Amino acid sequence: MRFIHCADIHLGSKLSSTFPKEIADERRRELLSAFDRMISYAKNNDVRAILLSGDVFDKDKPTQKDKQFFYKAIMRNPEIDFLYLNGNHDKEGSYTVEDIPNLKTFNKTDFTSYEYDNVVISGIEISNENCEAFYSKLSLDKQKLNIVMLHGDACDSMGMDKVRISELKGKGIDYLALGHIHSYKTGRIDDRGIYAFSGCLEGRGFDECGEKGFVLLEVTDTVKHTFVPFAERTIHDLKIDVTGAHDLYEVSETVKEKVQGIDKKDLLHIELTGELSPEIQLDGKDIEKLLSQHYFVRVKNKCTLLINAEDYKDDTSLIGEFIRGTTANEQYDDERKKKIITLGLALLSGKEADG
Ligand SMILES: [Mn+2]
Repeated sequence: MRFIHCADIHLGSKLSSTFPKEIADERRRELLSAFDRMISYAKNNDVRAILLSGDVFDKDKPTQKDKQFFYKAIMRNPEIDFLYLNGNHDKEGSYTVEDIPNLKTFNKTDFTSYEYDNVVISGIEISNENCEAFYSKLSLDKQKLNIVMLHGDACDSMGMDKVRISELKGKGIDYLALGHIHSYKTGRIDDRGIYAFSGCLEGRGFDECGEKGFVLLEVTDTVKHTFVPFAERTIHDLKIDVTGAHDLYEVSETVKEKVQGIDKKDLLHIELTGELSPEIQLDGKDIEKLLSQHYFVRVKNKCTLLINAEDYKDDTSLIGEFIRGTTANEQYDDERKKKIITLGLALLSGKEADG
């Protein structure tokens, strides 16, 4: 029998502080379509139930549109059960009052269990009140295969949004389906069981880089888990050293070479590092434009300026004076001088351009 473990879809995420409006709007739609695609995957792959380990919605009070879409999708796919456990972002308002037979929910009072042949899936929603007491409420039949659903970070301590893994040792858990951490990650509970975060279905910002997807569980006499990359677009975070480039063209050559293998429909966050001659007057936007065949690119120029004091020895301008003065200053080490000159030149060139 097969199950899907997913979490942290965060339907309705704003995304507008990271991306321009059109991109944010499209990515928000792609969150919905990722959920929709996952249901198709489940249908085509004989998945008995989809385990949603919290934070399906980004807010406790989702928009009607998102909420209706989600619950209608569940209703229209009665052959799949949807086990929906609330997280910290969808505490109460996201549950529906409608009675949907294939929607299985949980609560904060006690563990709720659902059985599928020899598999028992149990879960409880962690709250301020139960966050230390819930561990002792978990009592499992060790003859069965046990999947447990919780929403919280795997920690050494107890508390809201926390799961102290050591408290779950020896309980008979085969697979702990966690939500809350937005990247796929696994670890051991004890000799018998493991825990896993499925991560989100789509990266939503530059802090959610890398492969995103869900976990496919194949249950026979054990629980086998496989991460399935599923995102429409991947977010990449790259640091590119452009030291040695003599001009903007050469900077762009270095960058293009590094991003060559990346799918054009992905999102890129690029930090340029290294040392560049001040004459290049590099602006991150130059590179963004030169990579405009990619869906979305943000470039931050973090290069320091490569200053050869010799070049300025006869320079009578304010810049020449500034560079000679800073280079000769024995109070600063080289690293500090570089920073002062980089900052000073940006200020001076700004003033000159404006003046
Ligand atoms: Mn969460």
